[in-house]
Amino acid sequence: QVGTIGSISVRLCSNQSAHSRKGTVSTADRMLRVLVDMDGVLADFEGGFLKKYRARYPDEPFIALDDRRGFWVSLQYGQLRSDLCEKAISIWESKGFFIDLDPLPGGVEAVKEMARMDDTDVFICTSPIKHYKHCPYEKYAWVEKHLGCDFLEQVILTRDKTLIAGDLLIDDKPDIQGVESTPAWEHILFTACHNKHLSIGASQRRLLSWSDDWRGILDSKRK
Ligand code: DGP
Ligand code: MG
Repeated sequence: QVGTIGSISVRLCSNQSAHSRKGTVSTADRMLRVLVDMDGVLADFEGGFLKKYRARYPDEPFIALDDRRGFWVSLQYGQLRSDLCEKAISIWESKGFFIDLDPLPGGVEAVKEMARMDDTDVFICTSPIKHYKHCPYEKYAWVEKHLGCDFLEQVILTRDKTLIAGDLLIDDKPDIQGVESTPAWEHILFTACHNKHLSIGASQRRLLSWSDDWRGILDSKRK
């Protein structure tokens, strides 16, 4: 369906898709619920950041992706030179940053395949930045662009992922903390440039990329 708002042509999502989805109340307890992070897992935050940072600040030093350490980009840039912290932040606070992020290889296809699995519910679980002018809108727009408008139903924006109940959370942040000390999900650490050198606990599992055995990880959680 196509409609118009002023001169802008928009695709309209029918409400029916929400009701025709599989996760009904009566079967919900048999469904595997997978929470998939967006930045660093589906969308290439680090690559998009570096490209736009170098374009805006061509004469400033930068950190190659291979040299990235630690989750917080602005922290490492601030260590390089204190004023670079603010310059880094200016990049992801700009209009167009989040919508322009490229998909990471295989992520969109994997999430679509999960959504097609009979016994699996998949949600996109992502933390918006606090500078809210563009980010929340563009996160929804990214999902619509790459996964389709039916997937908008599956988006969870939260600053605290520990509050969200699920069997698995696939996320590139090494330490996911919040008000719930015992989250329902098992955190699967998705490998990213900033976390690849970290050693993880014996009980923790990694997904090295979307070419890795994500189907096996899902199967290991099925009852
Ligand atoms: P998530 O992938 O859902 O954990 O979201 C984390 C967000 O934080 C994502 O948009 C990337 C962003 N981020 C990365 N480094 C920094 C930083 O140094 N400061 C802030 N404010 N946000 C950052
Ligand atoms: Mg992330």
